[in-house]
Amino acid sequence: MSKIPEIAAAVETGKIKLIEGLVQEALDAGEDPNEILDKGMIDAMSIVGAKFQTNEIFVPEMLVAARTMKKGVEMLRPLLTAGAIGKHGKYIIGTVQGDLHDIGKNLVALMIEAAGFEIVDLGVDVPPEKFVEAIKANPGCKIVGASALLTTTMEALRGTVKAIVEAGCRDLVKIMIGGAPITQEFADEIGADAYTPDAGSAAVVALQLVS
Ligand code: B1M
Repeated sequence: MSKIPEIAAAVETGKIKLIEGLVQEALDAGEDPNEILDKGMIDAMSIVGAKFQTNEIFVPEMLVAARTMKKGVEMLRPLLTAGAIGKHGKYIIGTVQGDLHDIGKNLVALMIEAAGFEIVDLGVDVPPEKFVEAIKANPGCKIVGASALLTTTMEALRGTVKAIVEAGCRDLVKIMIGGAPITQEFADEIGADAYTPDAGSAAVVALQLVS
C-alpha cells in the first residue's frame, strides 16, 4: 500500500521525526519521487494553509509543518536532480525583501537545477540591491527568479525589477517571478519576462528563455 497518505499526514501534522523514515519506505517501495513531492508534500502544505486561514492552526504549527516538508524534500533532492550539470548556466533565485517563505522558492530552485542550471540561491528576505549585486557577481547568468508569498511583499517584486533596470542590468537577464498571490497580469504590469504558477512550469519556461 502506498506510503504517500502517511507522508501527507506527517507533513500536515508536523511529525518531523517520522518524515525521513516514511519517505525512505516510500522510495524503497519504488514510489515515484515526483509523486511523493506533489501528493505527499505540496498538497499537504495547501491543507496547512487552509487550516491556518480558518484559525484551526497557528504560526507554530505552520512552521513545524514547513520544517517537516523541508526535511522530506532534502531526501528527494538527489533523486530529482540526478544528472544535472549546470549546462544551461547560472540561475539566480531568492525570496524578496520582507518575505521569509522559502519552501516554494526552494522547490523552484530544485526543479530548475534538475533542468540543468547552476543555482545561485540568495535565500529569503532579499533586498533588491542584493539581486543586482548577484547579477554583477555572476557574469553570464541569464535568468533571475524572484518569489513572493505575501500580498504585502508583491511590491518588493516591483522594486526588484526596478532596481535591476536602474542598475543597467535589465538587458543582461530575463526575470521570472512566482508565488501564490502572483498573476500573469502582475508580471506584465511590473515588467517581468515570465510568471509561472508552479515549480515544474518554472523549469520548462527557464529552458525556453535560454533556448
Ligand atoms: Co505563511 N502565509 N506567513 N508562513 N504560509 C501563507 C503564504 C498564507 C497564504 C497563509 C494563509 O493565510 N492561508 C498567508 C499569506 C496571506 C496573504 O498575504 N494573502 C501567510 C501569512 C499571513 C504569514 C504570516 C504573516 C503569519 C504571521 O506571522 N501572522 C508570516 C509572514 C512571515 C514573513 O514572510 N515575513 C508567515 C509565516 C510563515 C511560516 C514562517 C510559519 C511558514 C514559512 C516557512 C518557510 O517557508 N520556511 C509559513 C507557511 C508554511 C505558509 C503556508 C502554509 C505554506 C507556504 C508553502 O510553503 N507552500 C502558506 C499557505 C499556502 O500557501 N497555502 C502561508 C507550499 C509551497 C510548495 O507552495 O510557496 O506557493 P508555494 O510555492 C509554489 C508556487 O507558489 C510557485 O511554485 C511553488 C512550488 O510549486 N512559486 C514560484 C513560488 N515561488 C516561485 C517563483 C517562481 C515560479 C513559481 O519563479 C521564480
